[in-house]
Amino acid sequence: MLELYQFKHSTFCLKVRMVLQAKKMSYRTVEIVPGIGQVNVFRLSGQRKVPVLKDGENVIADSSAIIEYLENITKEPRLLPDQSQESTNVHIIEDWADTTLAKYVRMELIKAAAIDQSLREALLPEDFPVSLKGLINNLPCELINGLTQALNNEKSNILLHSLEKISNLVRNNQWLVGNSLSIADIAVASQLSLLCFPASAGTNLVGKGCSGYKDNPLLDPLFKWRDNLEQLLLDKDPASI
Ligand SMILES: N[C@@H](CCC(=O)N[C@@H](CS)C(=O)NCC(=O)O)C(=O)O
Repeated sequence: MLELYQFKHSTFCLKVRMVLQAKKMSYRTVEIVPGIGQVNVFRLSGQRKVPVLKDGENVIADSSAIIEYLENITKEPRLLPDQSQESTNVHIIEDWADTTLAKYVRMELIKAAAIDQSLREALLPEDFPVSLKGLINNLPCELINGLTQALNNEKSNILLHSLEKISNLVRNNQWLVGNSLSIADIAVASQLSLLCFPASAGTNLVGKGCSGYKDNPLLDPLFKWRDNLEQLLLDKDPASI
């Protein structure tokens, strides 16, 4: 059985889970505790980040490398197109989603969590001791928020602008590249989870996220597209995707 070493709310781990779902592959997840739990990740893979996939003797780190491995062992549906122009476009979008988009959504979530107590609480693991929850909720968050906002406004505008463009695109197109699902769709959709958590994040988090994004009417088509994609991966036979 495939084993996915993960942090529950990591966008890169979600990216790999979406691929496993698209390919209807069975797997089990191993939850890693950030910090101390990463010692085991290091022992297993020689580096400390998740996701890490273990398939018998094979241990693969990095979401893109894992997906390439999965694509080789389970061909359908093809998520990395063969055609050279489509494969270039998919590669560029995946790279943008994994770097720029990933960095900006993480910054926005930190900013949102600094002012939103219910979001901070929902992000804590379910088994987090109740006695410590109060401590975390009482941090002087408005202060932290003031600082981060001053640093990030320009970047927020860049992020919003890119997301509005993608939102417009998915109004009329089901897929970002070509006529079928690809890693480009999955890479973008998985990073969006930090701006507006999807159903798969669980009842505590679904619909929570970052103001200015999750409640922005211009991004409505984008989050609907993401929700539809998640639903499709749960429902469909891989051959029909
Ligand atoms: N390029 C890597 C990025 C993985 C990554 O940044 N993982 C984060 C969780 S989202 C992590 O493990 N961070 C812990 C650390 O840096 O120690 C991928 O695509 O898998």
